[in-house]
Amino acid sequence: MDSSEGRFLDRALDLAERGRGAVEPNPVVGAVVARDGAAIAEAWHESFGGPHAEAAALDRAGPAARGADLHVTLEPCAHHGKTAPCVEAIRGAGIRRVVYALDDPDPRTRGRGAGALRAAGIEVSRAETHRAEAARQNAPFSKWTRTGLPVVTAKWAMTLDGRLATASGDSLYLTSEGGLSRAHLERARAGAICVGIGTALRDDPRLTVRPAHGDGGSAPPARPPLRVVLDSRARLPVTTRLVETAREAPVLVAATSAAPPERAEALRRAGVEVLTLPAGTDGRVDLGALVSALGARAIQSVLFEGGGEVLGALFSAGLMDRVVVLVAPRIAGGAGAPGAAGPPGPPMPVGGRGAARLADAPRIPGASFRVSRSGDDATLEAWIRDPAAEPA
Ligand code: AOF
Ligand code: ZN
Repeated sequence: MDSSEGRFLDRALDLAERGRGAVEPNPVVGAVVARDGAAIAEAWHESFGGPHAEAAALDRAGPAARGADLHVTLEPCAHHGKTAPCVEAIRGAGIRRVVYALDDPDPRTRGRGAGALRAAGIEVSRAETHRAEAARQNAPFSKWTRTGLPVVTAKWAMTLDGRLATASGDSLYLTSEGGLSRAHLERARAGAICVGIGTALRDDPRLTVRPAHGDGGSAPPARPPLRVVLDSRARLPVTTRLVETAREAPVLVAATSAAPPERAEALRRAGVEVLTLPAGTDGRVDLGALVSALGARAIQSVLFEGGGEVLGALFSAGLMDRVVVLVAPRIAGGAGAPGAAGPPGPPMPVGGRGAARLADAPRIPGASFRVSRSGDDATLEAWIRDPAAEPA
């Protein structure tokens, strides 16, 4: 692969991202048509049921596509779905060579697109250089397609010394504007955002996606993420900001049979959906059951924002796929500060029993661990189960 092919695939990955929030449960896909190192046309999959990225890019290129190369983030489809097969559009347009990054994860269609293109005499190549990024980008689509389950991300913000707040509990606006934008980008990418009742009562969060400004800013998604509160006894007051906005963006209270019917009824009257799920041995909502229930609603990615008990339970249950940590350049200090070692003290980012030995604390390989800047803050992104590590 020459360097211009790499550039066009980078661009296609960026373009694909623009469909996030509007195409699910379909994949995000980007495409660039180019000739002699110059782009002719580009497109992305913009909406569920709408034209596929390749077909849209070829359409824009028109007759200029004859003899040109197509760069696409996902193997072109060969099936008749909501649209005609992309391989037919590619053949019809007279494309010379197709470079794609990721095999279609759908076992029913995987390999068929590349095969059909080769059979039509078109040169086809899978770009190994971009496979890992493409696999991470479409991890929600791939995991859900294969298992019916969403990708689970845990997110928290902390100081340089690992504190969630100061000793007096001051935690609001821990991060800079840049960190806040990054946090909202994660929300915009999620199909559901989940917190525990403790966090809901303490912080009274809205859990909405606020359009952010500047770098890393996120456009509000076409469909607002489902806001979920883990609340076995349905204690969420109807006067919280979550419930007050329930008719603008959906709210789901995940309860158990321990919830008094009149509490559930009050929430329902306020526009909240109350879902009764099985309880774990501790009486709390079984998180595995919640994640499965979200997958059954075609939600492909869930963002857990805390608190520590919820993240601890997620970790103990082996449900975390990915972690996003914002690190603010501050030191809070203090033996009693949340996150500090030893009791008593408010929760750590990830509570629960934790790993007994270092060997039980999964070590994340370098390729699955990324460090970047978000304004004044650092963002650490780690794949605990890296989709890029799955067999090609
Ligand atoms: C997309 N957008 O740009 C590409 C896709 O339901 P359909 O007919 O839209 O087909 C969805 C399947 O098409 C999807 O699961 C994937 O296998 C393939 N490629 N899908 O939504 C696109 N290129
Ligand atoms: Zn297609």
